Amino acid sequence: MDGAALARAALTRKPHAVARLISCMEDTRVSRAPARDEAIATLEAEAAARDHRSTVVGITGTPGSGKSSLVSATTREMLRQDADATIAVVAIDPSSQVTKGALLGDRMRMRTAVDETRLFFRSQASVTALGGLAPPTYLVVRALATLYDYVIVETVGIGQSEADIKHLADTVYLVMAPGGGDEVQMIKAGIVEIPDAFVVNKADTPGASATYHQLRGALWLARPLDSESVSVLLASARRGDGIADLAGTILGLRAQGSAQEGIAERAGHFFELWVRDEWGRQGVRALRADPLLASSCDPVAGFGAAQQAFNDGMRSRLS
Ligand SMILES: Nc1nc2c(ncn2[C@@H]2O[C@H](COP(=O)(O)OP(=O)(O)OP(=O)(O)O)[C@@H](O)[C@H]2O)c(=O)[nH]1
Ligand SMILES: [Mg+2]
Repeated sequence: MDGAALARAALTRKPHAVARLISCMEDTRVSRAPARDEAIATLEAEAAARDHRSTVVGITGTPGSGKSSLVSATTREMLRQDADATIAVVAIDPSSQVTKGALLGDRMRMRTAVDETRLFFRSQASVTALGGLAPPTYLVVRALATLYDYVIVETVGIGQSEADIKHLADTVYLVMAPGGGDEVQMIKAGIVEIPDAFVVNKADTPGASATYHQLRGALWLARPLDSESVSVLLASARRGDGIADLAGTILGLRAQGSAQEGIAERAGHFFELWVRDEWGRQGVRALRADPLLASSCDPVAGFGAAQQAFNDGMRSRLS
């Protein structure tokens, strides 16, 4: 199927049609680049025509802190609070855990007796060992943002993925669980710098309030300018504490959002990631220092076309 047909089918938000669209975005073959671009262009034109707005929320945090459980409980609550909301969830699993992600998808679908066009779940294997985000994830999220009101991306918050999620999401939440370390460790690990807001999950277990205060302390030290305004929510995905709050807050984000704002910055970031993967440091240097090459690549207008233009430009410079 060509890109425009894939896009038109996906507009129904029927799960199998959306899944086909996503597979097209995940297909990294150069020969599929025109289809990917065509699908995105069709979807974005259509979204603009009906003045569709969406917001992308990143959920990151240490392994096992309860990200998936929180996402599952919170999306159900969002659908309950707002009878019109539509949500897509993308869970990036470190490669070894794909089956777990798939299980979560089943769990969410089972527990959510809502219209299947209102909730879409996809788990994506991470291509990097540390759960980092790759260009296909960017394209998947860009496509889903034209179809759903909320796109929620779950990633493991270790290493690079945490910095990348900032380039993918409008708002980033970091999920912690009690026993996640003291203030000094939190600051050393750099976990307090990037997120817009925090959730201390497993509030039903001992130590949650100590973790809350350590996090507040770490924020005060590491982010003196904005620590007061950063929200830290105590929650329990298991018991349901804090879930209504979190759902309400996320529902409210869309009103502030203009997802288009950061589109050039995002496309540029993930295009550079792709260049680094494909051409190494030499490629990144060329992209930054060669205005003619850079101006031949416009990843906002067409990510695939930009990839092809970059490949052509590098080859002709090397020959
Ligand atoms: N006591 C308690 N346990 C929880 C809570 N939320 C999640 N858990 C448990 O914590 C474990 C990990 O939960 P997940 O939701 O898979 O955590 P995750 O952060 O998505 O894990 P990864 O994706 O593997 O990094 C599971 O055994 C959950 O049942 C909570 O609020 N309280
Ligand atoms: Mg998970």
